[in-house]
Amino acid sequence: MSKNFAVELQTAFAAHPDRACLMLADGRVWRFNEMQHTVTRFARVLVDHGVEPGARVLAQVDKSPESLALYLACLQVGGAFVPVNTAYTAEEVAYFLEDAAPALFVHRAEGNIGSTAITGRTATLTLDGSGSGTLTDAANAAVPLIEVAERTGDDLAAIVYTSGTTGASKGAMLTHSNLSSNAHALRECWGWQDDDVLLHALPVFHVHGLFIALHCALLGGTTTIFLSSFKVDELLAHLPEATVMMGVPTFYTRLLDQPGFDATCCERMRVFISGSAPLTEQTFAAWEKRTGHRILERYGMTETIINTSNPLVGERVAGTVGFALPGVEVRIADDDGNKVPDGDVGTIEVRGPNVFKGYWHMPEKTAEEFRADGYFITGDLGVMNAQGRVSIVGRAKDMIISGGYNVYPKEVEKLIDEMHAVVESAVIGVPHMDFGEGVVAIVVPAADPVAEPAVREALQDRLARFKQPKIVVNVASLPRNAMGKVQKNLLRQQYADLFDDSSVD
Ligand code: MCA
Ligand code: AMP
Repeated sequence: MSKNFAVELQTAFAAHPDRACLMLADGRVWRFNEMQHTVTRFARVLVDHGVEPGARVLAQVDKSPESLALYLACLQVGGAFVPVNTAYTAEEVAYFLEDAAPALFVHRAEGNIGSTAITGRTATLTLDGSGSGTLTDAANAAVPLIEVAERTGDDLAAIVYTSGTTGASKGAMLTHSNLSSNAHALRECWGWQDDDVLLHALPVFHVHGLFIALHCALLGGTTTIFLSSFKVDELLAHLPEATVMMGVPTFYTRLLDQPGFDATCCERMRVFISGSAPLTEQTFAAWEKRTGHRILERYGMTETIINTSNPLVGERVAGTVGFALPGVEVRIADDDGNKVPDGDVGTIEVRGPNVFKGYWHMPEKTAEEFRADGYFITGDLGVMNAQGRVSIVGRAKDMIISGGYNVYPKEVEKLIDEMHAVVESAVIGVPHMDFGEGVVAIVVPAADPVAEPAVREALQDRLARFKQPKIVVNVASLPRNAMGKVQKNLLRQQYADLFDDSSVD
């Protein structure tokens, strides 16, 4: 029997044809039969554009019902969906085009498509908009494709890029069984109900918004309030209709900043779920005080979708990420992969049906990050108590998480170091009220101090805005240890209060 995840999703859609699949901010409703109708037409267009089983579809598109239909159509035809952040510049997208070598690139009408990297192999379409060459136009004239491509559980369903410590992005290969097993585990763990209404304001180019949140709803044929982006007023307006909300910690802190936000806004709410970045104990406590709800924090990764979760029933403890999901094994290990005693700090390692197949075209990198017994080395540092509850205490990898987006310092440093005015730089994350961590560049200038606008200008067309330093600090030299390695921990301590001044954005 085919293990194509699309079969499971389409079976759920068929069970509730007239139910709202997506409710949009402008009042429009997409029912499950309408979604299915669009998906089958999109599927035909994908096949017409050379998307065979295993072929990649790279998508840099704004969030809309059609963008979801594109993902679902790609699953149906057995393609591998490759979503990329809409904030990425043409230069960044060019890398993904080159690396993923997609059969089809679907991009924004007004977007800069990084055409330098498009080769004869890659067809291009815009998702919608005016004029010909749009996927929606082609779909309107297409005969629906009913067949779902035969796939095994181990076949590729998606490649999701995540930056590496060396600066080059790695494509995490997720299979149909990764997606399916994790979606089922989450629905069980979070007690998904037939009348649940999910409030969705996350982007759909990352695992959090696309897989974690949407699969729970789609697999049960339940309704999603589908907001095109995070706008705090819109979220407040729709909160009273929702029973589940998933967000990054910035969603929660921004809602807490709204004077009108209180328990009456959450009357139907069953559970608030947070992840992608650490939720502070202060936010957890403030939220409980204001709403009566204890936020359920969970821990995931692009490579593994969700690993652990606080319980739905039972104690949700602030500052912890809960227990291994059903079917998932988690251990805290030393540098050799040996389990450390309960309560000791070590690297979090994960094994189970959720764990990805490896990095696209990077067998050596893949081998480095797996143990011989199949555990994946996450690069997160954690502790586990005797009951199996996990807390994340730090990161072995040099990574910044800003508003739920990952920023790899190396990628930013490389570009800053190319500036003539700069001798060298160190990019760090320091506490930021809104984003959790804010990106800061410490630079050693060649002569005169390097001003922020100069750095902004140098990075402008090369790096997504969210990765760019919000503050640039000039120093005479960078602190180094005896091995010559920059001591970023000292820099993080020294500049910990940099964003405290509320005049800084
Ligand atoms: C936007 N900006 C940011 C960020 N987002 N700067 C730093 N960090 C950010 N996260 C900058 C923009 O570049 C722009 O700068 C200015 O803020 C306003 O942009 P806008 O788009 O209006 O931003 P926003 O609406 O304020 O967005 C903040 C946000 C968004 C809603 C928190 O970043 C967001 O949706 N984050 C969610 C990310 C996510 O889904 N992560 C999941 C990864 P300028 O004005 O200078 O141009 S998956 C994952 O981590 C695993 C699997 C897991 O466990 O979930
Ligand atoms: P990404 O590569 O975007 O999938 O980000 C995954 C990383 O986000 C993990 O390796 C963790 O470092 C971090 N992360 C996800 N959820 C949490 C959480 N609840 N608390 C702390 N860090 C988290």
